[in-house]
Amino acid sequence: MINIVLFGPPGSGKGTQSEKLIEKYGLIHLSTGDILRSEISNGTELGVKAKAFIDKGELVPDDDVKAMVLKKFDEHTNPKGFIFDGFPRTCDQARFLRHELTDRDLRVNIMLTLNVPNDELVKRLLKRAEIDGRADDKKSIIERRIEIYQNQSETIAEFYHKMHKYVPIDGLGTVDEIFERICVAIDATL
Ligand code: B4P
Repeated sequence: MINIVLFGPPGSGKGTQSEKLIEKYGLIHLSTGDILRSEISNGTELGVKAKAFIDKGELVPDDDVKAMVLKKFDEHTNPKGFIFDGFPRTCDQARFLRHELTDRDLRVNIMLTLNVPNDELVKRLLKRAEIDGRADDKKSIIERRIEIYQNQSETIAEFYHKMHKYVPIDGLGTVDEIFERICVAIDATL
């Protein structure tokens, strides 16, 4: 079983690259952003609560995200592995993931961080806003999301660096070029 953590700022291409990784490696996509958006569109209690945070560009509270991830994770029997897309985003979430995987005799194989300069992130997300109209893809909210990422990223990187799992990836270029870099890094761990 191979478990990949895909990390990076908003708009770095986590969702985009996850789609290609699922196809190539047959993994299960566990995107906390996607699950939260689905909770919002279904009008669940969690969705109503999460919306208030997401619309402001803030992170959803750890306890809610952790419970949601665990539920999704345990829905699958005998998976080839998971792509954790956008999770963990805090140290508490990272410790939780390590604990739950260890309990099941599993581990994170690699943590990939997509590095993209801020001006490019803003450009990509504003472009996405024109197509998808996501409520959190407004300039001021994008800037807040990037700021939150920057506040958390060093400690998360350090967490995985200590476990020898941290691999930075240049997130600039075409989707295929970036995918190639990611595959080289993953294949080196297999
Ligand atoms: P996410 O859904 O994770 O959203 P994201 O960071 O904006 O997306 P991503 O990096 O996947 O970007 P994408 O590939 O789509 O989170 C949304 C919110 O949910 C968070 O702000 C938070 O509130 C909440 N949340 C989620 N997880 C949480 C957690 N664990 N704890 C607490 N709260 C949590 O790419 C963006 C755009 O760029 C796309 O339009 C794409 O087409 C384009 N693009 C991609 N690659 C490109 C390339 N190489 N060149 C040019 N454009 C590219």
